[in-house]
Amino acid sequence: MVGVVNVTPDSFSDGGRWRTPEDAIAKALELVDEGADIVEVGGESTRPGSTGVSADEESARIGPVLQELCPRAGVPVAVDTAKPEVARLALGLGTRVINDVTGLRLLDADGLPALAVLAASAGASLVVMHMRGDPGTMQTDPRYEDVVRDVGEALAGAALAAEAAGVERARIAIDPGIGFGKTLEHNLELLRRVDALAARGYPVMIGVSRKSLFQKLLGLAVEERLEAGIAAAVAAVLRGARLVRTHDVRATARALRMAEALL
Ligand code: HH2
Repeated sequence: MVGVVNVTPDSFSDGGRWRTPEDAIAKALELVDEGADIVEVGGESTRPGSTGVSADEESARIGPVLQELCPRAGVPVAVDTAKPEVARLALGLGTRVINDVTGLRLLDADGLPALAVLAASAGASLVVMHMRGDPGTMQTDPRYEDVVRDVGEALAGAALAAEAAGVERARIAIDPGIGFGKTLEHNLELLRRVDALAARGYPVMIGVSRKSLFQKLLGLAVEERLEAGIAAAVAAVLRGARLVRTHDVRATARALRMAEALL
C-alpha cells in the first residue's frame, strides 16, 4: 500500500494540512507506522481544474521533506511528479519511486520518455498513470471508444516505452488514473475490469481514496468517503490490483489484510 502526503496548499483531500516540512514528515512517518509499504510525497495538485506550479515551487515544497524523510522512513519513498527537474532532485535525495500522472508524456531530446530515463539511471521504480488531457480540462466531456481497452493500450504502450528507456520490467506499475479524464461510468468500468488491466502483465496500482466518484455515486462530501474508498480498494485488490494508493492507511491496511487472507 502506498500512503500519500501532499505538501500543497490546494490538494482536494489533504491540501494545506501539512504546512511545514516537519508536519509533512511526521504525517509520512505516521503512515508508515500504520502500515504503508511505500510513502509518497507530492508537491503539485492535479485535482480537476488545477493549473499546476513551476518546477522551482514544486521542488521547494518537497525538497526539505524528502531530505529528512528518505533516510528515516524505513520504507521506499515515492515522488508524485511529472517534471524531470523535480524527479531528479527527488532521486538525488533518496526517492526510490517516481509516480508520473501524465503516463510518460514528456519526451527528452532523444525522443525517450524523460522520467523513465531518469528512473532507469537511478535504478528507481516507476508508476505510469493514465490521464486524458491535463488537469485543467480533463473532465470536459471525456470520451473513449472502449475505456478499458483504450486505457490499457495507452498504459501498455507507455510501459513498453519505459522498458525501452532502460527501466526494468519488474520496476514498472501501471495505474488507470481513476478520476483523470473519466466520467463516473468510465471510473466504475475501469474498477470493475481491473483484471483486464492486470492481464497487460504489469502490477496495477489503484488510487480511489476520497475521490469525487464517491460524491457522484453516493453524494458523499470529501470527509465522508472513507468506507466507500475502502470498499473500492478491496474490490480492486480482489480483482487483481497489486498496489493501493491511499490517504487512509490504517483503515485501508486492516481491510486489505482481511481481504488478502481470503484470496
Ligand atoms: N491520484 C492523485 C494523484 N496522483 N497517482 C496515481 N498513480 N494514481 C492516482 O490515482 C493518483 C495519483 C490525486 O489524488 P491526490 O494526490 O490526493 O490529490 P491532488 O492531486 O489534489 O494532490
